[in-house]
Amino acid sequence: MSPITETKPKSKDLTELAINTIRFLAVDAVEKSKSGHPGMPMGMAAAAYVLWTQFLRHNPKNPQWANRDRFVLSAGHGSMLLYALLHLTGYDLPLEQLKNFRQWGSHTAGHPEYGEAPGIETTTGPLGQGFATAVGMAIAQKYLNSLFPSPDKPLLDYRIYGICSDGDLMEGVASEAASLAGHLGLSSLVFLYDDNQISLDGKTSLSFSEDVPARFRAYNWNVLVVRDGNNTAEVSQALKAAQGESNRPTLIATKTHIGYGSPNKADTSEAHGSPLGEEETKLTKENLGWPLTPTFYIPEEALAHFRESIPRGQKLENDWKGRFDKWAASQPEAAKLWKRLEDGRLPDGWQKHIPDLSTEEKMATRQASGKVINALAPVLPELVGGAADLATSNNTAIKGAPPFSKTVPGRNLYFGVREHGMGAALNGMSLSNMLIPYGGTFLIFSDYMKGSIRIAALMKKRVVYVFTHDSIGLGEDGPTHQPIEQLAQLRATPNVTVIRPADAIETAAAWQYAIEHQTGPIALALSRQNLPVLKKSKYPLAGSVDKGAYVLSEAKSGKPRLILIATGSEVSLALAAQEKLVAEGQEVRVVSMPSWQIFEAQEASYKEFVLPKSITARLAIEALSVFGWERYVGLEGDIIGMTTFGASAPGPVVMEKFGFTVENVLKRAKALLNR
Ligand SMILES: Cc1ncc(C[n+]2csc(CCOP(=O)(O)OP(=O)(O)O)c2C)c(N)n1
Repeated sequence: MSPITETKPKSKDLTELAINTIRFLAVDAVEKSKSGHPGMPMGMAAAAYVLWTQFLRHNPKNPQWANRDRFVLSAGHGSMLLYALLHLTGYDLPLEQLKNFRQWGSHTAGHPEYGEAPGIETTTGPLGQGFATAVGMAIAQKYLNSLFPSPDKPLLDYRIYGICSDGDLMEGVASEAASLAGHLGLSSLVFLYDDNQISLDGKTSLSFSEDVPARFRAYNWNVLVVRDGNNTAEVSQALKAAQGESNRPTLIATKTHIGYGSPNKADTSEAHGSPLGEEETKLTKENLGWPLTPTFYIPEEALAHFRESIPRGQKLENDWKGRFDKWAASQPEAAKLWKRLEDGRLPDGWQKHIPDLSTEEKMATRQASGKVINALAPVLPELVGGAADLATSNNTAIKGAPPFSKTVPGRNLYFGVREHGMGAALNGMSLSNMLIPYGGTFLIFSDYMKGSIRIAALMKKRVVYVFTHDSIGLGEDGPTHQPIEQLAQLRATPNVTVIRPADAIETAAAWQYAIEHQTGPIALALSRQNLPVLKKSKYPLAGSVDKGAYVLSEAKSGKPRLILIATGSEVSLALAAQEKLVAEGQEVRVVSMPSWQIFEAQEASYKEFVLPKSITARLAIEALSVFGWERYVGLEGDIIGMTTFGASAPGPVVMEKFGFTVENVLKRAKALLNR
């Protein structure tokens, strides 16, 4: 793979000076903000120094360089370590920002936030997420290299380096991701494990006693051990060995001392998450031979040494650019695709490939989704995904494409039964900024991946979730598998767009929206059961997902007295009830509302047109939690939804027992009309 980019180690004095500069920037920033985590940066400063100055191929002046090595600080609480390195190596993160650590409006948030400062590759803080996200970055790299074949060596030969902590490796999501990464042989991954045996509550021996190296070996990782994380030569040797590994991801278990240098707090959890305090800071500075003042002291020679990263990085990028240009000249078609993906553009006329499903009589929306994915796959090579061992249920597989494996970077990802790992990996793939990743599971198991969904939302990254079996209507699998509160929770998460299409036509439109939406995750809630396809001949506006909600079927006179609002499988139920009510001379409008969030983004006049304030007789129908529907039906309206868990029985029986019948809709509608 890629050559070692090691620079000559500096003299012992300069090395010590540089490492202590990192340590005390962290100590001073945490002290000044009276909040933060000094211990981890103090313990890992030396290893991070070696990584950043001798191995990491990055260009501080172009944090977007496509072939840069990625650095993921999974132990995001040690954010000051990252901010110090970014500032020192010359990223656009002035010292002023470090002095405003954790303050309102600063770019140095409590935990690293993607987009807040250049060089932050992903948002971290919830332990385990960064580690698992890095696995997705490695998957993306392999897949992208398959789109851009290069005969001599991979076009993208960057590595994904990271630091993870005890807490990271206690988290389930990291175990899922590590297992997958080992299985897939993602050799571009290199994690330094900060093995300091301390976590928040005290010694890790309170709750964590497994042999981590043995565990990772069993995951098929290359495991190296550094006995002294302050020994730069030892760290350097391990990183060099990691670079030589081409079959497995590497974990470098590095023994460190949390709060290193602090006479009274080193190796204790007291150094973990609070400022050292004035007295202990003084003692620590004295202990390591650091001047007490000024604070935020950066010795000139240390800074000059760190800033060597700039010319080195520029050269690395230029060299790669030369290689890229040669490649582009020899592969003009692939180069065109590269440019399109890099610009985040969709190919002209791609929408024409969305299948016309209006001729179908009935179809489960999960099935419609599968048809859309397969129809778009040939024109959108950036569309890549899979499922958490439910591909056949979620209809996520691209027919004819090979599975993504250790040897073949195929287009169908088999995440295994690892929803949370899948969620984080999808985030890592999305962070390539060149792919449209999607992942499928049952809607109920969105719970298992909520931590990752939230990070995607926080980062405003596009990931498409294919959540099928979206209500009690799934039937026999029973209440363990029947989602109730999941949709409300997803709707309550900022930046997540939830779409629950009513039929195959809305499903196709939902996918179109998802492909075009670049600023956050999209959750598709899809039915297991067949749903009638709502014909445009009868319902001219059918499929207007881009409005979020629309008048699917208007009252005869155009002046409704009652509005039925429904989503997904309940839309056809609302239409059936409307028909009966019309036969009885009632003026009833049916609004299909596939997406609250998209509807909320419409102009006030449009919202008033669909749901006029003057019409207070409103009935919402959705076979999920009633939670939140008050906002659309008002205090005088009514909701047919779920207030309990479901039950195990055939789908139609369950729907009937819980009141999703024409009769019940009529009864409740009439109660509203006859008030
Ligand atoms: C998912 C999650 N749970 C809990 C926390 C709160 N938390 C922050 S750091 C930490 C433990 C830190 O231990 P370790 O990871 O070993 O870091 P170190 O003490 O070495 O800095 C906890 C529980 C978190 N950030 N994320």
